[in-house]
Amino acid sequence: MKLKISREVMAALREKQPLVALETAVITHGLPAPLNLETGMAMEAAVRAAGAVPCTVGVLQGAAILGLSAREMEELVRQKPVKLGLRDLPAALALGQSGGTTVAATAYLARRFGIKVFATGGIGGVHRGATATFDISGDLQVLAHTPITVVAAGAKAILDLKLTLEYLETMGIPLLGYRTSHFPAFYAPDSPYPLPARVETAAEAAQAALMRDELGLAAALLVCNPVPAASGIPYVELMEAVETVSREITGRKVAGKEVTPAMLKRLAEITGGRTLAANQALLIENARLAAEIALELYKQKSESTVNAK
Ligand code: PSU
Ligand code: MN
Repeated sequence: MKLKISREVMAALREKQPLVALETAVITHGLPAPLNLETGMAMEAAVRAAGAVPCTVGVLQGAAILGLSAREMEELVRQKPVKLGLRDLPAALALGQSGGTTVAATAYLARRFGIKVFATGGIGGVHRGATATFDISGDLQVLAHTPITVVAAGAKAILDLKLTLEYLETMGIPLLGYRTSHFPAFYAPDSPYPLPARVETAAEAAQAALMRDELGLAAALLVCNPVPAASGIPYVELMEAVETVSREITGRKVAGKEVTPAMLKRLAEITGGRTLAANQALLIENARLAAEIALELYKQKSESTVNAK
């Protein structure tokens, strides 16, 4: 397997410095150019400003890369990249493909190489109409089996949020609201669906991650961070737009992994770009909070080692 870990990420791993993994499916398939690269760079900058090391993950010509450079990110979008879920990785690495890694693939690779915190926009989940289509994101399976901390603005609003929450409960995935008691609806800061727990600080979120580890649980800890109020779209208005787009998609016979990118694109058109502004704002905010949590994990871990002596 061709694996490239950047010098900076390697040094941070060796010295156990706080690291934050970042995905690239949002860059290759979630956001249009030039907003995509701009946002990828802004997320890295937010992680650095908070004092952690960013590790953007992707696949370039069959090599899994942890810590893509700015040049490599540009190359990735130029190469007609594919969208790589976890199950797509073996073929992509064998055949020399290039692609953006989803939450599933990124969380898996990050954890595999020792990174404990990961920031994304919104996780994949149970799609509307899943009772007929069986369309449930591979993200949920990976979250159930990957002990990492994921910061997201909930699940993407195009999904069936209620079914997604049920699935998360069934799979035993701990959820925390960061300064919210309701599951955020990605572009909307709020939803009618209550969360099982709420924290006010990054330190509390880090504590919960450490408790998960001490309990020996295998699931990810999902920290739900609402889109900043100034950039959010009110829930009711957002749901109307989502209804419209869902009806269109059903008519267009889009299926499989094309569904998410197609819906996100149409939503941006319908809302006159407001979903794009919200998406960018929440991605940067999630990167910042993830870095804060990574720093707290680092701090609290060293404290508990001191206490043990
Ligand atoms: N969040 C975004 N834009 C995206 C995605 C998430 O703001 O494009 C991507 C993520 O990479 C997520 C994937 O893992 O969509 C889920 O796709 P699917 O439903 O096909 O599993
Ligand atoms: Mn799907």
